[in-house]
Amino acid sequence: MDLDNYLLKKSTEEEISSIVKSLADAAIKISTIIRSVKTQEDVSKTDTKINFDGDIQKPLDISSDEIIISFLKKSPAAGYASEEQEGHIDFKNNNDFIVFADPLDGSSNIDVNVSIGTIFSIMSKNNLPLEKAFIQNGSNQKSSGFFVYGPQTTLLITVGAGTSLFALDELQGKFILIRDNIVIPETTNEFAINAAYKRYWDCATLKYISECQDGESGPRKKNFGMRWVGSLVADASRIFNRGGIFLYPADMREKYKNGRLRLTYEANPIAFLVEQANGVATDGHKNILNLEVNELHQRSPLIFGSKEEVLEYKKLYSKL
Ligand code: AHM
Ligand code: MG
Repeated sequence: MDLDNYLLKKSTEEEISSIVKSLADAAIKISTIIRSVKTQEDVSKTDTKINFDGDIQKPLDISSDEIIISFLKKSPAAGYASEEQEGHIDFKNNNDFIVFADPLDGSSNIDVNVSIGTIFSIMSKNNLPLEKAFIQNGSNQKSSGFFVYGPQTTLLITVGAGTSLFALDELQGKFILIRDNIVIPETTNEFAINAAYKRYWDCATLKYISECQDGESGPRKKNFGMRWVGSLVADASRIFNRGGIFLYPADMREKYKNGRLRLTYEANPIAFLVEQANGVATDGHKNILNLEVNELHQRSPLIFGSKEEVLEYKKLYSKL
């Protein structure tokens, strides 16, 4: 089944289907650019800039954002907000749905041919003015997903009726359904965290990871393996496929005291996909989808994946 037919079957809102199709067209274009030889010049480190929030912006971050905007302009989207721009864009129509995106997640992996991706989230404006519409909680999402530009170009998507995996058939220029109703295995023995930041972790994270590392002879009585790609989309893809737990907690660095990842266009869309696949996504205390959003670029701790492990982490966290 291709994406168009899937949306016909699963999505109750025509406008959402149309926006998703525009995002898929944008992703096909981004994927082509990433695979083109010209990209090698585009990604040269000398071209990097710093965005409004002090993050490194590479030329491909900016061109991905522009490509998404050009496709969304032709869709029924009412507004757009992304990691690459401080404020939102108003498409100046009276339509209902707004789009959040991280146009190119995993920027630090752009130069080294490691999977990167585009994350998106779609919500109703709920009759709010756009500034307010863009700070609604994640529980208002109607659809979310992410594209991965890796060995294959894939799409994990939910329209609120399960999580499904598509892969791009490059000859046809279409996304084809690979797996429907994905269920993240409840148990796992694989964790993903950037262990270089150990010295900044809180006690719960330190204890959780050290118990995993103690393996069979420790309190968990089983051996764990560690994987960390450093692109959220790639680490998440693995977890949807074979289970695992991903942790980017808040830490003691001033800039990351509320975590590093962004709530509206990274944590929320991933959390919606995770919940639709029987997993859990938390900031340690609360489910990600219940977190209050105060500003568009708000950061949040993000711990998600196999239910048993995320609940184990939460248990330690509640004792802090
Ligand atoms: P980005 O959106 O600027 O690429 O940053 C988000 C990325 C995630 O993909 C990844 O999980 C994380 O940053 C890695 O951070 P770190 O380099 O601190 O390990
Ligand atoms: Mg990102």
